[in-house]
Amino acid sequence: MSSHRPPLLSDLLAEASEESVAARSLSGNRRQFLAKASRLGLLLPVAGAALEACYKDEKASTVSKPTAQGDSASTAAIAPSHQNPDSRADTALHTAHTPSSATGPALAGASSAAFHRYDPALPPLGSSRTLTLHWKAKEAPIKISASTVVAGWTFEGDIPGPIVHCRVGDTIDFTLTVEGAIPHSMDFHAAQIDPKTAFRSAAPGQSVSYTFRPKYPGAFLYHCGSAPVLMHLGSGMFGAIIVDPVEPLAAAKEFVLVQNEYYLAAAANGVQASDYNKMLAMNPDMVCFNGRPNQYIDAPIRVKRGDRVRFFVVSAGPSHPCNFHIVGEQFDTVYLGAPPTSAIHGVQTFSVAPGGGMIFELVADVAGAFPFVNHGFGHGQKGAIGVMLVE
Ligand SMILES: [Cu+2]
Repeated sequence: MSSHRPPLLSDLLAEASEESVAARSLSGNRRQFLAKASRLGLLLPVAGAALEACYKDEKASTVSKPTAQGDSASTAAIAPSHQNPDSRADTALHTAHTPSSATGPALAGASSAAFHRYDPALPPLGSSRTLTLHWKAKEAPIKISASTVVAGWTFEGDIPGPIVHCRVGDTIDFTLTVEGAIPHSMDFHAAQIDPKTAFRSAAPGQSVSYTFRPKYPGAFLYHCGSAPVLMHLGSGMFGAIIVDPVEPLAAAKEFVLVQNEYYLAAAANGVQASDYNKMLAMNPDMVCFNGRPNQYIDAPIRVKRGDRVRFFVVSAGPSHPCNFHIVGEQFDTVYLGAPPTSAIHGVQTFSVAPGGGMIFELVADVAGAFPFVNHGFGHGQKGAIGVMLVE
């Protein structure tokens, strides 16, 4: 830990994580470890409190299980049986704040939050081989439909965050500054980098920076990795980074679809916070492409007859796959991994795992309105459906 700056929460977590390995290897030393953690907690009391709470939870004799569905606005304690107190990703803080995304900034100005369609078009490549991205982590109310404003945790104030488009070997020079009320971080799945350093959390008002060069082309997820990841990802902190191969793919109309789930509490003052216990139960209220249910039914994706159409489909989850299908069409090519290799042909549906991304191509040789869906229809009915209009 640096001596000339205040400690970051992530520093404490990293130290606690190293300590925990030692503590676990010596049975009986757990109290000693927790005492040390509490001393660290004097610097940031919340961390010590969380670790103590984890310890108490371990000892709890009664376990309250989250119900499978319908328990809106649940504020019950997170069931210890669903926690993983030994992983750094899950140890940290979910007992230190309420299991809800209702932080102050996420609720502020909700009445003026405006709906906008998330543009699915892949932005063009820049001319430079270096992308300098200085993003803000913001907690903000986001209007995702005419009737729903969520207490969002976001990158750059939207759900999903911005689409990043680059090439294999480009330099991504990334900085995240936390403007929210709690720590956040950034995990690019297109990076190969020491996560303990690069993906560490930054405290409110602080920043984290790192540089990486994507090695493989494809459609990759990015997301906040701060603990609990489920809560941060499930509250809106995700997006897509599209990495082109060195030799460009055939010219096409290119679109990015990031699927996500929402797990929402009842509205309070017009805002619905995400509910961590519902996230654990994995029965979402909505499943969306690009953060808004049914938005591409209301305003379809338009292409011309004869166009090659390429969908970069990323599943942000946090827990469910996207079983991507276009009604009335077939994909001539699906890239399971890095294009142009890994292609399979003549595909009706393919499942994109949460945390994964794939590329789906077809030639729009028939005019008409073609619904694209998550063919897991329990999810399609909850909003993961849109229309591709071939004119
Ligand atoms: Cu976050």
